[in-house]
Amino acid sequence: PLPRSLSMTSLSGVLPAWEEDELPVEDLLLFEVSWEVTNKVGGIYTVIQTKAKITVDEWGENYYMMGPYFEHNFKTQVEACEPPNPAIRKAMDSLIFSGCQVHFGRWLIEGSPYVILFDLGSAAWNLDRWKGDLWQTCHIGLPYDDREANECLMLGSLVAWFFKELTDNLGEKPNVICHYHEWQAGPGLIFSRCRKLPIATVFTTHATLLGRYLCAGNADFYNNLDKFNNDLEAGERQIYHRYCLERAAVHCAHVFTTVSEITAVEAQHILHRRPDVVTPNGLNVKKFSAMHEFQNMHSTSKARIQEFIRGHFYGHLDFNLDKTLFFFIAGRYEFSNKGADIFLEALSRLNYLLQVHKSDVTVVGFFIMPAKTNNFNVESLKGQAVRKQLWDTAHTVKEKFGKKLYDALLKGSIPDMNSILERDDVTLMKRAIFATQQRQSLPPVTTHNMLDDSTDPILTNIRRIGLFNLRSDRVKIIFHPEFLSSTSPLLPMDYEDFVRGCNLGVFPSYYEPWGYTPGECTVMGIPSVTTNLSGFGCFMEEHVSDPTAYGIYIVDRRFRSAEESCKQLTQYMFSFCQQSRRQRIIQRNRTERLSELLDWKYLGRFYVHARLLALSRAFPEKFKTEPIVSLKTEGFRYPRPYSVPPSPSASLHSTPHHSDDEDDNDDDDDDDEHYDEDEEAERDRINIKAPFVLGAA
Ligand code: G6P
Ligand code: 1S3
Repeated sequence: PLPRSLSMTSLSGVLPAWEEDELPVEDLLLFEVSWEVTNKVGGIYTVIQTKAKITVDEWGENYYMMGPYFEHNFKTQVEACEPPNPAIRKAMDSLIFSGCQVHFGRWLIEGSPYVILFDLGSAAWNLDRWKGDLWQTCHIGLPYDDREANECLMLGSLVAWFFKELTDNLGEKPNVICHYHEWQAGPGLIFSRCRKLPIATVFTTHATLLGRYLCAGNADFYNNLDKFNNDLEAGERQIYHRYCLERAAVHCAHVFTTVSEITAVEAQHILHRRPDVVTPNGLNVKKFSAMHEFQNMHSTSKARIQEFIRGHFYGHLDFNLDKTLFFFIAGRYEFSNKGADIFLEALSRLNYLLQVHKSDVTVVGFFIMPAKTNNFNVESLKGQAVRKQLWDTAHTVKEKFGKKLYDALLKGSIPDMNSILERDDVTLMKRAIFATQQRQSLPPVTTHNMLDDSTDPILTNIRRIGLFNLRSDRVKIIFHPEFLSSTSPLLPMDYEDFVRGCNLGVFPSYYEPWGYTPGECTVMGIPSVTTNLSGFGCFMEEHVSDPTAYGIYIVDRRFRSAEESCKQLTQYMFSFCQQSRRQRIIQRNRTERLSELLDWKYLGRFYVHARLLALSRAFPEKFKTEPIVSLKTEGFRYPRPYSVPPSPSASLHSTPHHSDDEDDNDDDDDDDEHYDEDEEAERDRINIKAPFVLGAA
């Protein structure tokens, strides 16, 4: 059957509607293979985990994810069950009867997708044979000491074996599509195609292996894309065999995709195939029923970060917490690829600017990047203990004071304020205060004992620029070299709550095929800095008329030197510090509005198209699809907010005009702003609806 065409309406009326291909899913089985199924390593986990819901909604019991089995992950994240499809049970049994363990269940995430997980240890005795197969098939040899590559080969061999059994059982119908993610899933694709299995294949690269290595090595990557000798570069970095697996998978796939236009260009040069479809990464966006719930959540989470700061800076709390802004960078610890280098440099310049302008704003810059550590350091733990003691003291005295006051009022008198506190209470309070004054050292720049303290790039650079959390510093630094957790004794918050409590995410990456961090900030209504070398930044530049007005600051790292980019970043951060609270609230409202652009409900259609394209190439007599041009979003731009004046300089602060003395802490004022902003949103919707329907572009 030929797929039907369906006219989709857009989510809010702002995004373009377009003709969308619909797959006859009842006659198909869809599989997705990734090393990160139930196994969190990095960004690919976020892709498959957040996409699960819309895929299950569309495919129901015809959708399965496949990956490696790890006992701990299975026990904590998967509910074992029987496969609903007898053909799948039969294919699994064939492997199990041959001595390989295969597990089946529902992954306990939103959508509860089915997962098929292969126990690599149970199949390891086949490794040499499978290495031989790989060599026979495509002359790629794997060194014995690359454990990860060997494990990927085992996973791929099991996946291809499973598909052989499955397609033998299925016969003509249903047709099978398999989507493989990243080079680790490559062997499964290579074997499936070389054995001519009747399945439609899609391969997505989320970053090229060589690109990541070259950028981390400080190559002038984007200006030399066409000049690298890829084989030589891969060989010198001892990743030649991995590079070969990646490149073979790319060329074997019916459809090759990547996550952004910039990585598409990179892939064309590094892997020598232009991706057929760009599949931008989305998120599972949850809209709160109360419009301003996310603003309240910001406030609550911010209060928790402030508590941590009270402890960390005990004895040095001579800055106004109400005028303190929290900036942060987070992610895989790739110092220059993720832009931690220019963030640090820009913070040091911001410190200078705030000092010379005698600003009363303080900025705390958090670095949340995991490094090797030996637990929390004593000074950080002590800070929280001292804060707790002060809190307990205040609480005890308050209770006694309150009781006496209550008793006095019951008797119809106002108590004598001079005698309401006993001498012991005063002693207790003095002792607590003295504890805070005993601090000899500065508040630490890192929360943990670092194993590589003397060579760690963040610490080395902090020493170089001298940002040591001095009293005179307007910019303070806290390096938390571990992912956040709500069970931490130091900063008991999970990542999402932490992001909500911050004011600005700063992600000035040099190498970033997509970059989930600024996207996550956006859907939580937190402004962020990104770059025109990140997939996310390019996407926003292309599809939003005035990203700055929406709290998406895009640093130019493509056409400017590192020095110029750093200056631009400093300027962005300094301007941000000059905003009033009301301006920040308005900006957060705008930022949050962009979340529909990042919703899988909108972006998932690129995956739909990639699948259909693969079917039409694998089974041309059964499936046909329109040329890819029908899916292009070119021409669509999210309109600038109604109230932003047209001049770029005026939009720098991204807010309607009003004077700074409106800046206050009065929550009533905040409510006014919420109201205005809603009206603005409504006006935007009404204004842009007509010109942005599909086809007008
Ligand atoms: C939210 C809350 C306000 C609070 C504000 C703080 O908007 O609804 O009550 O004043 O956050 O914002 P700030 O930008 O200063 O962190
Ligand atoms: C990659 O993970 P990373 O942080 O190593 O894949 C992510 C998901 O597609 C992507 O967002 C990121 O830019 C890549 O770099």
